[in-house]
Amino acid sequence: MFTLYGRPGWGSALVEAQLVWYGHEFEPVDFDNLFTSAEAREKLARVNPLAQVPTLEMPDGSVMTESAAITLLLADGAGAKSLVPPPGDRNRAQFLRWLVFLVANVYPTFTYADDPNRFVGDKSAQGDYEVRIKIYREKLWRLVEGIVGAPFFFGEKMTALDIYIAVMTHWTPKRAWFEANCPKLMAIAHRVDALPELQAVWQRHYPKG
Ligand SMILES: N[C@@H](CCC(=O)N[C@@H](CS)C(=O)NCC(=O)O)C(=O)O
Repeated sequence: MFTLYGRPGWGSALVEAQLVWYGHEFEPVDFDNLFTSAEAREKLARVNPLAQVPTLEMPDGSVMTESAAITLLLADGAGAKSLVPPPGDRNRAQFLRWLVFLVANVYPTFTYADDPNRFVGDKSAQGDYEVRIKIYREKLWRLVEGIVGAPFFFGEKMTALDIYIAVMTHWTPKRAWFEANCPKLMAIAHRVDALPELQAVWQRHYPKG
């Protein structure tokens, strides 16, 4: 049995969707807002010193963090249902490239902008810092928009990248911006939203759609 430490709407949705997709049993443990609740941060830090979600406790009691590492690990031995193109697959290299792109380039813009106070002490500079990170994030998304296929990132075969797109388009700059500026990404997101296997996950994380 897995235990998934998370928060509805946050990055734990990436892992929850994959656990459900693979049919793994898991217990979700939801936390209050980690930016406003010192208690939640302190509690999660006991499992993951960085106090970030997703944090996944494996059936053997070990702890996994980093959504990309979890994505690769869960795919091991998943066979035809795998959300990761296996070695030898023609999409393998680009899958790895763009998975790491999302977690190493896009995801950190949230780490740095969600609470500018952590990185910029001068209050008068925080607004500009936040705005510049958001502009940079939009540039990153436009890059991804330029290379994705249809109906999924790699055409007909869905991968974990499509789950990342469905989840991350809920985050700032949010879906109205994506609809206007990244229609190909939104087409993928809508396709993943509609997957019957993942309806319960999306209901739990995005009850308002
Ligand atoms: N590199 C991590 C990033 C995880 C992450 O930044 N999660 C956010 C929520 S979506 C978080 O917990 N933020 C709290 C913080 O940064 O203190 C991953 O890919 O799993």
